[in-house]
Amino acid sequence: MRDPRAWSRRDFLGHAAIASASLALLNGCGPKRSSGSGYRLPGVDVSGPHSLKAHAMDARMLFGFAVNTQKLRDDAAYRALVEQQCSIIVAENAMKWHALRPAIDQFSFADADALVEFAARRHIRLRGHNLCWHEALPEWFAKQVTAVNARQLLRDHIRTVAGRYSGRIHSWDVVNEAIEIRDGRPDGLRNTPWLQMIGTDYIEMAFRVARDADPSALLTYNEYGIEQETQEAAMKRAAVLLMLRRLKQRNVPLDAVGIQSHLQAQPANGYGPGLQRFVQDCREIGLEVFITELDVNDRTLPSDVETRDIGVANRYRSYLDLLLPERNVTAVLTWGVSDAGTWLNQGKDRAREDGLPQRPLLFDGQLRAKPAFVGVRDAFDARHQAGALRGTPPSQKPLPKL
Ligand code: 9MR
Repeated sequence: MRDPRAWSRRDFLGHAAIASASLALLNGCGPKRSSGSGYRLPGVDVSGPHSLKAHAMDARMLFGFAVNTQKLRDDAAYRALVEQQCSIIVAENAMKWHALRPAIDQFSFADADALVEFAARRHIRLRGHNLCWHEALPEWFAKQVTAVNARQLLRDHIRTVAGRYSGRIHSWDVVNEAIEIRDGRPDGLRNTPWLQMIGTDYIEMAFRVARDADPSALLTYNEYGIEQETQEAAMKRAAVLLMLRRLKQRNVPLDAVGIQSHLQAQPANGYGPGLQRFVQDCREIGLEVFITELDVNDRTLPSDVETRDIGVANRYRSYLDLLLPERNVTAVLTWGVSDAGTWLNQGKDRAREDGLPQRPLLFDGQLRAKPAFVGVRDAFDARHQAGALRGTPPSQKPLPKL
């Protein structure tokens, strides 16, 4: 049976003004070009009280994008959209080791500093991504880091970076993607350079140092591949939860879990009760949950843009409908601002067979709202209207002052 909340083309055209306008546009039969400034979107208002940050706020949530710091500096339209839609942002790349560490004994903070200033001036909250990961490591890393200096290096990095922005970060992804079942360890830990050189306690150490360096940031463990109802994802969820429980038992400072949420438009086994249960389990150990990197891979959808955009929009809506009733889910960020520049169009393994670029986000390459915008907006409204959320709020630390 058709999900009553899923949209068909007719629903769009007949019902939602926003959706019908953007659909018509995307279909090439939409409104005329206005002189000079690209397309106008009659009936579509995504500003002020109609923005996602406003709808999210009504639902007592934060909404935002992963941003490209260069575009934020150079592209006024991009910047305006970020200001209009976001109550929280995160750097897609600018705070990774690769960006911050030109050499083992050097830091380069220009882009990260500019982002922190941008967010503070506009009262947009900022996530830090990330302090410890096995990817995006600089070239010198493999040559110069050994079991002798790794612990000190990681400690110094976290002290320096989290310390520099102390009091200005909503939440830090302290450790990113530390579980990999396929690596075959009984504890499920990924066999990363950090694990190999420091040992399993690198995770605990990273969180403790982060808390000392920035006592007001919510310290987050961020993970992917835990969303679907597959056996593989269920095993990964179980391993993540076990690790989080053990950390909590040892009084490791840990406040939140990031569920990355790189979704498939047509996942093999869908998204469902396993993930919902995971969020509830997180709540039981006192953790907030952030949806940190939301996007929808449209590889398996047909070429037709209209069909694809509706499929993507419906995935956003049904996924958020699954998770937003949980009270400890407090923020949603998409991984990118618009379809232009999405990581899903980098790299062959993610390419569509028809060669067309993917359209995984809420705004198209010209920064026009897509049906997915409506999907996310309506999911926030559903949470707001439902009123009663499941569970009591986790013990929340006050948000950092801006
Ligand atoms: O989108 C990011 C891409 O531009 C970078 O090249 C890549 C490596 O640093 O990281 C991508 O973002 C990843 C994020 O940091 C962690 N979760 C998975 C994201 C997509 O690969």
